Amino acid sequence: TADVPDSHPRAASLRTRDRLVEGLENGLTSRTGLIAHGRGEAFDYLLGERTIPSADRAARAAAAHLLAADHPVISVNGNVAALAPERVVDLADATDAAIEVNLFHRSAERIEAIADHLRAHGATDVHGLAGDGRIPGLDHDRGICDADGIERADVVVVPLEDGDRAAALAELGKSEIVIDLNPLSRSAQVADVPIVDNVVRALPTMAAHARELSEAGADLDGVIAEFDADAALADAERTIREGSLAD
Ligand code: PTJ
Repeated sequence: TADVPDSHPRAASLRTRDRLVEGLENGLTSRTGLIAHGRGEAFDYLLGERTIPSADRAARAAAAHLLAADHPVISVNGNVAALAPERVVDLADATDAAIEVNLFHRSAERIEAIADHLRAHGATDVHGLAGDGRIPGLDHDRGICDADGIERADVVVVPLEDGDRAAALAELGKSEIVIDLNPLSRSAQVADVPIVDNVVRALPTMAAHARELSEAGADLDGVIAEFDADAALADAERTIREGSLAD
């Protein structure tokens, strides 16, 4: 990967790309994951490569959902594992959530590689290999999950998702937190809490809110109730349309 100087105006974006390419080389990320990232980058550029205020409010509501849950689970795919392993582990610590590897292009080798990578970044308990649970209504591998993980979860964080699993999880009555830079994507549209932000920013924002809400002994149900998903999506779309270009 390229040696990007700090002075480069797009240094952060280029280093993020390097992480994904490394993820591909290390067997974490799928080849189509690179394409998915390119789509995300385009939306991030249009959002100004920053956490917009409505995304920050969404991250706070998401943190409240996770803290109020009995069995919260953070789902991890090949892109998230490459981009933000330490941030997934920190959010799991802050909210007492489980971590489960769930892949669109499922293979035992890749699940193992991602689980090892998460453990190397401090995860103690990684679900996903058992594959003894099912999400009804999905006829591809993404319907395979762990019985003591996503199957029994009441709140699931699904970053960078394709829309049909998001819809199937919603159908099961689970509360869904979707992190997706595209406010028009089907997964963002069906989420209880859509966070229109880059996963590398959204995860630490959620963790910071979770710690703050816990320390303050906040009224979690109140925080959850006051969040308006449609307004958050409309705000993100307006920001993109009105323009706030990055460098
Ligand atoms: O690792 P696997 O096998 O589970 O495969 C994962 C991918 C990402 C390939 C799979 O889930 C996929 O095909 O996703 P899609 O349908 O391309 O959707 C990806 C969505 O995530 C798009 O709406 C992108 O805008 C968005 N996105 C991409 N990168 C980021 C992002 N959202 C937040 N942060 C990002 N860094």
